[in-house]
Amino acid sequence: MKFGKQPAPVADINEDNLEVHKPKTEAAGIKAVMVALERAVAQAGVTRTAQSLLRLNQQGGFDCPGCAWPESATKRKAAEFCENGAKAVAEENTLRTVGAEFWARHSIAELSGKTEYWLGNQGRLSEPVVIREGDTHYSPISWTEAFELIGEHIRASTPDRSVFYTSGRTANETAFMYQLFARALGTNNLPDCSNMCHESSGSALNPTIGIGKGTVSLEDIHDSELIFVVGQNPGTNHPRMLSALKECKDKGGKVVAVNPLPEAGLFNFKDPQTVSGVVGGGTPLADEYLQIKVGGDLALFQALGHLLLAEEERNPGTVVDRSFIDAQTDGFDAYRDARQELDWAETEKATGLSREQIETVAGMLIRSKATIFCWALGVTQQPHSVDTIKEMVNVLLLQGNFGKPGAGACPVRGHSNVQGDRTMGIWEKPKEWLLEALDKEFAIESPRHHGHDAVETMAAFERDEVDVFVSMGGNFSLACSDTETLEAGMQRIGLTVHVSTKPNRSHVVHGRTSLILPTLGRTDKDDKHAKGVQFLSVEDSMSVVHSTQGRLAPVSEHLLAEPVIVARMAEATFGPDHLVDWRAMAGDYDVVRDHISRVIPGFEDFNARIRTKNGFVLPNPPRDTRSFKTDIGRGRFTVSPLEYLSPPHGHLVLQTIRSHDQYNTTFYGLDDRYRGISGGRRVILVHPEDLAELGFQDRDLVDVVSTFRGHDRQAYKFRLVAYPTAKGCAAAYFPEANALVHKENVARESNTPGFKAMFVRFVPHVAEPEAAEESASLAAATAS
Ligand SMILES: Nc1nc2c(c(=O)[nH]1)N[C@H]1C(S)=C(S)[C@@H](COP(=O)(O)OP(=O)(O)OC[C@H]3O[C@@H](n4cnc5c(=O)[nH]c(N)nc54)[C@H](O)[C@@H]3O)O[C@H]1N2
Ligand SMILES: Nc1nc2c(c(=O)[nH]1)N[C@H]1C(S)=C(S)[C@@H](COP(=O)(O)OP(=O)(O)OC[C@H]3O[C@@H](n4cnc5c(=O)[nH]c(N)nc54)[C@H](O)[C@@H]3O)O[C@H]1N2
Ligand SMILES: [Mo]
Repeated sequence: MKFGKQPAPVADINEDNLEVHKPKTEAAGIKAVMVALERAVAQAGVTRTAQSLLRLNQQGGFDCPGCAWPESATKRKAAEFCENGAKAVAEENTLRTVGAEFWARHSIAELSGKTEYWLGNQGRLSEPVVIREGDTHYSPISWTEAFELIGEHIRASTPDRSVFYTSGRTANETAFMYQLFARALGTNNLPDCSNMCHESSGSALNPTIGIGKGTVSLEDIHDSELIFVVGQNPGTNHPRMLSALKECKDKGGKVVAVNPLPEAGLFNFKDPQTVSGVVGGGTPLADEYLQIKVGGDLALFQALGHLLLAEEERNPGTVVDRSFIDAQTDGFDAYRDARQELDWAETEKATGLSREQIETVAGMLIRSKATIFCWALGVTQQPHSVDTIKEMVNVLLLQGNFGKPGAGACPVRGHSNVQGDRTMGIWEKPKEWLLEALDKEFAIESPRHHGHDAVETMAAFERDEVDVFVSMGGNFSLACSDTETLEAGMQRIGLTVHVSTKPNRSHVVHGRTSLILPTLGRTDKDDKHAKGVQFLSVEDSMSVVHSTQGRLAPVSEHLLAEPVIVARMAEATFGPDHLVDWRAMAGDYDVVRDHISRVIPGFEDFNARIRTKNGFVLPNPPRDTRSFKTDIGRGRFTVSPLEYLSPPHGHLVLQTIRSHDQYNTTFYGLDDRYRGISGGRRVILVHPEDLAELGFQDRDLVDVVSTFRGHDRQAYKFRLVAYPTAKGCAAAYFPEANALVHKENVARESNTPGFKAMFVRFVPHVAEPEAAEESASLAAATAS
């Protein structure tokens, strides 16, 4: 594998079969059920499919590995899943396996040319394998030897030269043990997928409302008068959220969608779990659709704040919740002064919206007595993301939309346990109370200095400051930004360890020595313990903690559960007489939960409460008591200057999105049904007028150049597709476009890559791909 070469595409453009149809205006319905079942049966057969889908999101069953949207505690349906949840389960349940024979047949050189779609489709990893410097192939290794190798490498280095990455499927118990392992070793190098996802939400919410999480329950969504869905594509990424929005609409609530793309799920929803949804006309969802420019949300919420304050001035006491503001918040006067004037010309330029459109939506806000703002990655992955979310908090505070039914802030999380992992202490910037509690419980001395987040990890790779990189799930090489820089760095590390369920790109661009350790997934039965069958727990996007237990026979007898893998890595590192009894935890997850109950607030009596019917809800001061545990003990209004994305002449703003057939870097197929795109993924969606102005035509084959502070990044061979996106704003799929995101293009404060904030231009594709790739890597090598 050569350094500096662009990664193999997810799907090869030379073999694709691109078709473009009109985008859909409704989501789900019977088609969704059929697609899900077909896929599940093809992967796992009828019996396994029935066994798994009937247990999905059910009492005593397993938590859907799809997304972090909560299940209803009171109205759980017999089949509580969606098309994409079923696809995620099918992906894990496959009967195909990847073992010694596979690794003997395919060299790394060959695998590095394979598409990600092909890699993932090979099946479940079935035995541990290793590749050492100079080897051309991975080959089997025993578990004992694998752990010895890890222990040797970690001990031979200093603690801060090891990095422990987590992807958000990791259950609470595993996450707790994993962060304990890092801290007992002496490092806070605990980057996670959240650094690339909702970190901006935490960075904005912690200082303003005193908690880095959302403040609503599922019942609040049902009972709300007005819900904003900002920068989110729930029809694909959180399909069960559509049922909740439907319930809100049925009760008379209104929905405002804010998105540069007219996503199908925002407009009409046919609930596939009701008869009327399958045969009837469905429920219209968004009452107002604001087709905002990428990066224009800060301007929008500043304008909304301005309009609410102006109305309050005209009719005092009708809009602003003055008694709440006086009793519970700080900074209102400065905020009011800053929002006194508004430059409408600039607001219209920043948002691409008209003054009338913004005034209409402000009117809805003024009339609503209970408003919720939901948001996802459309607002978290831009330079000014933290300010945008703080501005959304301002507007919520203004009307007292905290701690009352149907109101609040709702960052909609991605990975099914990404929120729980953070609660368990997976964070490179731990709070002092956590470290103190860990030190007291285990008699260790946790390090106090901060560790690396995801982007800092990439920089540390480049500076040769990492010897060991352990990845608990995930696919770091394709998930993070600046793919070429990242992959070159990753290959310089002494040891990479991937605890995974399926082969992926990170296994191919490995460190000098590399281990792939196959593990049980959510749906697998975990019963190889002296104490019998074990279960785990997760926390959803609304802070509900509940158990999850797989029941399917694992595809191989050589898989180990994640908590066991962590414990054995720790034992191999610290030896058998360590202060922490790793073996006891690995053998009985109740022991882990007992520790958690003494270390993490809100988990008191964990073992008893996790066994109750619907689990339990973690304390949430803004929601529970309308109070804010910030450093000043009050909710905080903030003032941010106006900022938006202004690309240089001849450039568009590029954002990256997920297709309907993918789970982050895992691909179920090549179709994006709701957007009308099928058979190919190397596309850039562009407004027809932008195409004409830039001198291109629909379906032109181009290379894409992104520019960031004078540095260019390139990606080859994309097809331009005329699409009804906001003008000036293009869209491409993640991770094909990650190579275009410069490593320093990040959100301020949260350090989240600017995955929705690239400035790009197109050049007609002429060179052959190989030649183009070689010359680009040469150019990159000479430039650095
Ligand atoms: N099936 C499936 N489910 C998933 C995932 C998956 O890959 N597949 N991934 C999971 C994960 S980890 C996550 S984090 C979530 C992600 O869930 P989403 O945040 O819905 O994911 P994205 O595809 O990134 O979509 C971002 C949306 O924001 C819009 N957008 C882009 N820029 C802007 C902007 O500047 N302003 C506004 N207002 N909107 C903008 C885009 O048009 C798009 O509709 O989904 C989770 N669920
Ligand atoms: N351009 C662009 N890039 C992005 C984003 C974007 O919107 N645009 N979104 C970002 C976001 S929100 C996220 S969350 C990250 C995602 O980053 P990651 O979480 O690192 O990536 P995934 O693709 O979810 O990880 C897939 C791999 O996880 C492993 N896996 C699956 N299930 C399990 C399990 O139960 N246990 C273990 N141990 N392994 C398992 C499989 O081997 C699979 O190959 O990507 C980020 N990158
Ligand atoms: Mo995510």
